[in-house]
Amino acid sequence: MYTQSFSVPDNAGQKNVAAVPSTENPELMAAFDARIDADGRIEPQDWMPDAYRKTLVRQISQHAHSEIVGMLPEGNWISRAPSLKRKAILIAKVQDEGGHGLYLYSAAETLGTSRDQMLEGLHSGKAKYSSIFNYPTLNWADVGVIGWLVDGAAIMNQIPLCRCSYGPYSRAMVRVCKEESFHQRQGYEALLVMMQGTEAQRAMVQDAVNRLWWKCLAMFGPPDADSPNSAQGMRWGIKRISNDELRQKFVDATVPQAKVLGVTLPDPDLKWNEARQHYDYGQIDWQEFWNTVEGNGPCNKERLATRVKAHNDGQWVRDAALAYTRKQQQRAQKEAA
Ligand code: FAQ
Repeated sequence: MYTQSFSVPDNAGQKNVAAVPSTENPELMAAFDARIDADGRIEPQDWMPDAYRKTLVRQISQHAHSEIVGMLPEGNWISRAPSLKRKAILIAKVQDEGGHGLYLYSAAETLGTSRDQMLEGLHSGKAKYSSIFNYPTLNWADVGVIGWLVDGAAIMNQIPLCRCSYGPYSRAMVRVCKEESFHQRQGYEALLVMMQGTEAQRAMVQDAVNRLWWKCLAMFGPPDADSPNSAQGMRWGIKRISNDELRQKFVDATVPQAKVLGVTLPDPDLKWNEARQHYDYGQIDWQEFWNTVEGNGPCNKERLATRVKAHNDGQWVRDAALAYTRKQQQRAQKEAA
């Protein structure tokens, strides 16, 4: 599959972006910039400018929220999976996404932000999570399309993050990408089986692709010209490849997969451009994207309400775990006295 052959060049992006003026200690800043320029890693105990720390907390926590909220659209189908095999696969996949969220919250915690602060951001609607998870999963083929296209887009975006300048984030991404790659293949395989089935099954796959294709293209974020965080993220080696470049790579990789599958991608402007050696594609509806990001997509309110309820319902588990830890500590102190 495409992700295995997707190599990210050293210092990709960084050299073209000038250092941003900073009010931080010039000596520390120069040492930090030199390490970034040498493609070194920044670790939690290292000095880092405040803005770098803030950007990482924003991106990593939003990424973690996306994994956790991303469990909901597919989780909706666990009880209705068409066979025991598909149910077992789906349970394992949804569980993996939960695990990704937990690694990512842990990576963000190394920057000095607590899990409670991050969850407060999500539950109050202040923090973002991926736009794609605010759309409903209306038929079983949506589950396959999430694997094929949503995980596919996620991997395309996350492979460069395995080379991110912040050590804990880059290391978390290596494992996440391996698992997402497996998810992508299981989605594709599920769709291949449906496409070899009945006319109704093929129509279901096409319907799911029609509804989700454009939303997947928007996952990569706004066009480079409208992406306020990109220049700084590239300079710091957090982002290695721009939103538009990744989107193009995704389109180029997906078109041949759609052909093998036998589905049509719903874009009349999608065609090979010999001069560019890439596929041209049509206009993404950015107004709809921003509307969804701002909380007004079809499922935003439902998704947040589900997460808040799950968190509140789990309060007794957190209380019990803390009470147990306190009891263990008291026992240890008594034994030591
Ligand atoms: N949705 O200046 P940029 C997955 C926001 S994981 C919502 O370009 P940046 C696994 C952006 O935050 C999918 N908001 O921002 C899975 C910023 O707002 P802010 C998630 C979006 O950070 C699969 C503003 O727009 N992956 O799918 C979106 O440089 C299947 C301006 O944008 C990650 O989070 C969007 N699509 O680039 C789970 C990867 N795009 O924060 C279950 C890590 C942009 O200033 C089932 N994140 N915004 O208020 C990234 O690579 C980057 O953060 C980008 C955005 C590329 C998402």
